[in-house]
Amino acid sequence: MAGMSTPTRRRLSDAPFLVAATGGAPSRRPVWFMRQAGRSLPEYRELRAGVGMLESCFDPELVCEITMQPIRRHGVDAAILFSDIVVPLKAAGIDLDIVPGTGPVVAQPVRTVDDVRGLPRLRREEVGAVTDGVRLLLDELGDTPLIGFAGAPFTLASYLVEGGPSRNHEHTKALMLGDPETWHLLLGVLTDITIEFLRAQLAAGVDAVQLFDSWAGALSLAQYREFVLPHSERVFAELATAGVPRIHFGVGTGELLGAMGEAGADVVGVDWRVPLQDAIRRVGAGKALQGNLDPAVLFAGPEVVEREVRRIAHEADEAIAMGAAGHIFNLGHGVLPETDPGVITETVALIHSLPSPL
Ligand code: 1CP
Repeated sequence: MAGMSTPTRRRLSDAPFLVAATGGAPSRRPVWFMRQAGRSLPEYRELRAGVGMLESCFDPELVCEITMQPIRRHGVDAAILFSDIVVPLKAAGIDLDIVPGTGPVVAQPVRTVDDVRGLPRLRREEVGAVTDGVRLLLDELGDTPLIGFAGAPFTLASYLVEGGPSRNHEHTKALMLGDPETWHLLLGVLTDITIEFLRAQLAAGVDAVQLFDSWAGALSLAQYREFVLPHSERVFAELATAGVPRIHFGVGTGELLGAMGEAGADVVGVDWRVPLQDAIRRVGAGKALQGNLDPAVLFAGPEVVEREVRRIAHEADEAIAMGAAGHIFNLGHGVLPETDPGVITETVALIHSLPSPL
């Protein structure tokens, strides 16, 4: 955006989210929620009325406003850029849409070596609307850090190969196992797009990045190591010099946590299936953990929420005593659309009222 003002100077060195991610002692327990922006908020539904999901992702003012909504309402310790994992694919020229109630749908699924050879590359200027949104946010956010993100190569591949959301990922696994050469070619292209998308966000000023490998839990450890890990490893290696915390997250990844730790992130996200002490044993000392309240717990009433939050805080303290660099409170996956936003606000206040870990 031409003529945009330089962001006001932000002082983030004490931000609890960044301190916890980098092995320091935060002034309070940091918390943010995956999918904190979105359908649980009436102000989001109002703003999005009549505006397509992708259309809103390429509108810098909307990106900024939607990202800010949960910050104002809940007082969370980090903002996550409002966007979607398929945004860089769309920007590069792949014909896809985000269909309400379904998710990303790709016009021409990618299943052959010729399909892979025909995929476009991402040029930085194609995500200019996203980076303009980041710049607007840096002016608005004050001392709240901004998390940029991208989909990991495997999760992006699943949407491209299946053509849309999938329960079993059968076409994806068929390509991966049946034609490893084409598979690695595809993941190489997606890795390049992911790196370019994250570099664009970093150049615009995001304070941390999260790589979402949401569907990696569909793989065995051996499959993950052979077909996915080298590519995700390349993403983190390329961002190592950026000087910001790098977070790695997947769902149902209990068996993969060790390998996901090896991929090179500073912080590993954990879902609700694995206690944090087990998670740090698997991930390895020296990394911070993020998670892991079951999003469904927010439907169970205040007593259950309080009991579960206190249990996770206790488990986090133990994980830190066992060598975790820190803990960032979050859900084990995204906020469910029917969640009462008042419960989210109360949960944030409860987490902030607990004593900080040492
Ligand atoms: O119209 C709408 O409101 C559509 C719902 C929606 C929203 C709010 C989609 C479609 N994407 C988003 C935003 C979004 N997507 C964010 C916003 C920032 C925040 O967290 O507040 C983020 C981080 C994502 C990332 C994303 N998109 C992931 C990884 C995170 C996760 O939940 O595992 C995945 C898998 C997607 C694909 C996607 N986009 C939308 C949907 C419904 C889906 C999932 C479809 C499926 O089940 O496969």
